[in-house]
Amino acid sequence: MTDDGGEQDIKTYCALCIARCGAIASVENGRFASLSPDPTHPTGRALCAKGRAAPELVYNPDRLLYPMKRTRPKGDPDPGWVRIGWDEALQLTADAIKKTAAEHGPEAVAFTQSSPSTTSLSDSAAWIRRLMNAIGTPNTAGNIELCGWGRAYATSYSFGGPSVGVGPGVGAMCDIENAGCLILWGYNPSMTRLTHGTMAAQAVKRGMRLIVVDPRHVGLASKADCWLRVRPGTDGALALGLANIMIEKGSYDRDFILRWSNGPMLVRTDENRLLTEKGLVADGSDIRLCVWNTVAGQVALYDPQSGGYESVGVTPALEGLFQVETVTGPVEVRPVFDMYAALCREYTPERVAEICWIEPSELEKAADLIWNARPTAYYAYSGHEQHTNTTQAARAMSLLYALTGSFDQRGGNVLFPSVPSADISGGNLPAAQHMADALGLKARPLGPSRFQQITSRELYDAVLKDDPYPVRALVGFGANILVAHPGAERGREALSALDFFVHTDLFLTPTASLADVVLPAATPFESEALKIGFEVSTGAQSTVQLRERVVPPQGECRSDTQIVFDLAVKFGLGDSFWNGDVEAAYAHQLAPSGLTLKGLREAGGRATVPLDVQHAKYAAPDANGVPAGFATPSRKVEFWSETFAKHGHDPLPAYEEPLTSPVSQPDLAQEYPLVLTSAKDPLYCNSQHRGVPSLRKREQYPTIEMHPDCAAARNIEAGDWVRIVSAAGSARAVARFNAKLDARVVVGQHGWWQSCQDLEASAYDIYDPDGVNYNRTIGIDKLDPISGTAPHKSYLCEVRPLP
Ligand SMILES: Nc1nc2c(c(=O)[nH]1)N[C@H]1C(S)=C(S)[C@@H](COP(=O)(O)OP(=O)(O)OC[C@H]3O[C@@H](n4cnc5c(=O)[nH]c(N)nc54)[C@H](O)[C@@H]3O)O[C@H]1N2
Ligand SMILES: Nc1nc2c(c(=O)[nH]1)N[C@H]1C(S)=C(S)[C@@H](COP(=O)(O)OP(=O)(O)OC[C@H]3O[C@@H](n4cnc5c(=O)[nH]c(N)nc54)[C@H](O)[C@@H]3O)O[C@H]1N2
Ligand code: SF4
Ligand SMILES: [Mo]
Repeated sequence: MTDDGGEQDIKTYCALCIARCGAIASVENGRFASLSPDPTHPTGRALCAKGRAAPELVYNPDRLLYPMKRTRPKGDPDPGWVRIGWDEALQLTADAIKKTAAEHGPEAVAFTQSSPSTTSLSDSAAWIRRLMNAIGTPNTAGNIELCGWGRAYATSYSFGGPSVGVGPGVGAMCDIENAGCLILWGYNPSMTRLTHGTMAAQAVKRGMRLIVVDPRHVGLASKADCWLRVRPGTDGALALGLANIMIEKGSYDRDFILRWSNGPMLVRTDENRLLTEKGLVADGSDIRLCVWNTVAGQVALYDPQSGGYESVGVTPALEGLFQVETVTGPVEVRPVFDMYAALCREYTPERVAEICWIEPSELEKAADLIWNARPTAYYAYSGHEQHTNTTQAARAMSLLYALTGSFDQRGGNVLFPSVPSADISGGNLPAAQHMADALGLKARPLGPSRFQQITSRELYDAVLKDDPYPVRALVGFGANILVAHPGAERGREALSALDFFVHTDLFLTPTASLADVVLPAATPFESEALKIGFEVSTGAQSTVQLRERVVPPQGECRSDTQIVFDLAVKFGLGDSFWNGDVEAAYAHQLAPSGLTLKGLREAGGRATVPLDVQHAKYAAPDANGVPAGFATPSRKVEFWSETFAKHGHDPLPAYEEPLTSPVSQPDLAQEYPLVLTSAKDPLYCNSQHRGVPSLRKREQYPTIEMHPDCAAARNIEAGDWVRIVSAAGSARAVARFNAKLDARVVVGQHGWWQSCQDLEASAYDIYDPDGVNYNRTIGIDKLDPISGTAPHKSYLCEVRPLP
């Protein structure tokens, strides 16, 4: 780094979004001048406009530069912000949190966190979790119900872990380099994760087949063998319909299903539950499951603990109806796979065409590609999240994927290895051992709370109604929760009702402006971070980078990681935080890799640790010869989830119409006939970056994409300001034509609030009923019953011209 004259290039990576593109920063006369791709980095092929504009973000005149405290009550138009020192800011925070924890328990201190997919919170997320574990609170509102629930958690009910990877070494990642066929399902990486976008484009060149499932013809759709223009919110029906075609044609990996899924387990047709040994004999186990052994013509027992059958020579049936003698008399039983296939059979190509608005011939083509072009990989993202049926849709998609047998095979969705490192999330700290249940666990026991994540609604209910217990203090790291979610007014009410709210951010967002204390965050270009693995390939996973800072922080900004450590020390938790020494903590984290910080620095920040890729790790036996299997209750991929059955949900991945749709609410659709969804803006991350001049110049206003016929029927021309109106509220936007959309679908954008000083471009009031807040059009009365997800991506609306 240079802070005097001269020029210097620094090897770094852009941490502004989930892509984490390898980059070179140029510093001129002590100023961060530009960012360009670093082709020597495994994720360094290209940078997007946001990455190239990074210096404008760093030097943005609106950035928060100093800690501040509010001196006037919330609700007062003038918050009376006064600048304070770090010591005072941290002390106020530590005192308030201690008081809340003493009065109401540590769980009354909740945290918010922006998704690491949209910010550099990936630098600090594990340290924030450590702080929460040290304090003893399970409550993080981190947008999970909108961003990662389907991928990360819903699919875990099938595979025992995410079948669509969510972070370095967490879940199975599409092995694009080796895939024969890739499905991009509600995912537009050309705009949202450049690394995947460029890898997929390159793979298409070498012959990889590509299926894009998206209501819009965007990104790689133009290179796809098959574009499935799905009606928003019907991905679950599509998955069942594709599975039906594959099963009917015998295009599925029967051996994988027999050996590694619970497809052969028997379901009692009287109770719609799995048959257990206890059903056969009174003193039998309720863990041991049953299959129909076609060789002996009788039931055989399967023990999930050993992963094997109790007898030898078992060839289980996958189809058929059998009669067994149970303790309560004769009962008809049927293999899980047969039940699943029967469910799929309801989704004939014609029925799917009706539900999803996709031609049957396209469905056939996609089903054939998925099977014939194996190994198949898939990545599903925001398009399948944000619906009232996301959980079951994500399961249906993951189980369609199970049919291919490509899971953890070269070119499939592979559990990539990771460079060894120490777990620093603090699950072993004393306070973490006896934490309260996360908010929402009682209401939705299988939802995010089970994984110590909470939804925005659960946070607001706890603050405003003590439901199920009070939350009185909030520690925010970057989440702009009021803009990201529907119900901004209720959110404002909740954040205003807190005893104490401290928020760390780059800007004074609508959310930050309700805080008692705001802390100025350093951008990733002003702070050091340690990244172990870059996710998208084995090569990328082998890469470890100590990202040095490009320039010193503006003003008194500090990195989130440093703030976590400073706060921990002020709380008296220094023991668990290397007494505030981040360098020592990194050294601890890095130790198992065999690398050292000194060595990394000498190597320009980056090193590679060779990793050995093993496939089909589920089949690998342990010392006792027991195969690893999958981390589900049955040790198998679960086409049938007994866990779901126990909680009153359909154990099969049944399709349910979105709760607000032309089919589920035909009366409402008379008034609001259009299906409303939304997509990320290529130029901005969610609610950010509108203040960056080179970006704002290119896109001044929020848009709504509509088919020209849909517009003409409403007297709307391209470029007109229009109003999106739903039963929940309305928002203005500028009409943009898209002739490839279904004329019954419109696609909006959220996240507009910020002004751009340099361009004198306006700010927007997110509470203004006449404003541009897309999320005001989304109702929160009907949510996904399992996860609490709100329907940002499948709702009903009308679009009206503005006078
Ligand atoms: N209609 C609609 N709504 C959506 C979505 C959609 O597709 N449609 N997408 C949803 C999804 S997937 C998500 S993840 C959420 C996103 O919601 P958020 O997680 O709130 O993400 P952003 O809106 O990008 O806001 C991030 C905030 O973090 C701040 N920030 C940036 N970098 C840093 C940093 O290094 N440290 C700190 N402390 N702060 C930083 C930014 O200034 C900004 O205020 O929005 C959701 N809302
Ligand atoms: N430029 C940019 N990059 C980003 C972000 C950003 O805001 N801007 N946000 C980051 C974050 S937090 C995330 S979560 C990721 C998300 O990355 P993506 O998943 O790519 O995000 P989206 O654009 O919201 O959704 C993907 C596609 O889903 C389609 N879609 C809408 N409704 C449906 C539906 O019902 N079914 C299907 N199958 N598709 C549908 C949209 O048309 C869109 O093209 O991107 C990250 N990267
Ligand atoms: S896609 Fe753009 S914003 Fe995201 S990491 Fe790469 S350069 Fe940065
Ligand atoms: Mo996200």
